[in-house]
Amino acid sequence: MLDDKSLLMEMLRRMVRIRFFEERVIQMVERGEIVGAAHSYIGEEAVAVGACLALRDDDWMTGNHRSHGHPIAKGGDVKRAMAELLGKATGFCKGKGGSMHLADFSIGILGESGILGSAIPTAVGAALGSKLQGNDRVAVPFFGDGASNEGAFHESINLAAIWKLPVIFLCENNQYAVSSSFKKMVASENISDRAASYNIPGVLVDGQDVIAMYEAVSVAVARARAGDGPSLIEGLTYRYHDHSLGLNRIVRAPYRDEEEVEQWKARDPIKIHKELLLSQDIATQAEIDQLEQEVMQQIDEAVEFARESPYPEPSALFEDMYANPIPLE
Ligand SMILES: Cc1ncc(C[n+]2csc(CCOP(=O)(O)OP(=O)(O)O)c2C)c(N)n1
Ligand SMILES: [Mg+2]
Repeated sequence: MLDDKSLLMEMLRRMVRIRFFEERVIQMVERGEIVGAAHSYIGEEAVAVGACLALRDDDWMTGNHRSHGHPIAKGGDVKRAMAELLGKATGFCKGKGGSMHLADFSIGILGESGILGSAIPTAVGAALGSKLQGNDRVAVPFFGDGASNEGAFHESINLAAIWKLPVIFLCENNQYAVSSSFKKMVASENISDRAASYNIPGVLVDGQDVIAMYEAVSVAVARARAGDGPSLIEGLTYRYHDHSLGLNRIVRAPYRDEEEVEQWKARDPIKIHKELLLSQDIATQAEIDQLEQEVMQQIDEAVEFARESPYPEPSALFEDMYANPIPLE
């Protein structure tokens, strides 16, 4: 693993791309340029990047409300992602989806949903499609600790287990669902322990370590491609910001203490990976600086592209609503 410099640098590049994208989103939400709810992925970058780099472009993924990071990790175009957040016609979903609906079927991004747990069965359906078509594409639904209490999760994982479907259930345990600690909401000690009920592997991973995530997901992908069925992976991670950007202006009740936040920030996934690259002489500081500059320029260009793009035409309102539209009399 440590001799694959291009993969290790790509891990850094995609994590930094998510971080810079999200930092810009925060500024744009504060200025009122992005309207509606937006959920920051800052602090959790290693989970999506480690997982998505273990996939092929033609593998499937689905996301949730906190899903700017997943499509970027899967290789999605940041210009089209930013345009979607601004509601522009050049966005992933032609500006009609916004922050919680970024989809690009050409690289397996089946989309996201703000309804907790609802994109998990979508991924299971895609995996059933792979099995019926006899190809080896796998599907990865990303979801949170809170969503792991939804019926949709348990029904999906049971079905995938009995039918041995190629799914990697990827739980991002960022410790909280809005303001509820998972320790008070989940009966087992770890969410990955739940895999035992479905007789599939359950793996607990340090979600701040991009290499650990990559390796755990790679094992599960190999198992799924071989026809041996699904796995449940739990990445332990943390969101640095409040549940939704700007939420603390509305909900002021404290639910976590500063000390805990600082402890997690000390284990920042980008910092951990940079330290590894430097200490193992894989990259120089100058190479890292250059990579960050290039990514920053990409994000600047994405913002410019999004700002200059047109809004969708009113006449496009009913386009792309149905797969087979029935003409109205
Ligand atoms: C079915 C449903 N119930 C409740 C909500 C409101 N809601 C939105 S996000 C959220 C918490 C999600 O927590 P988690 O799954 O841990 O994801 P995280 O936000 O921590 O990434 C809740 C309760 C919803 N969107 N859908
Ligand atoms: Mg959570």
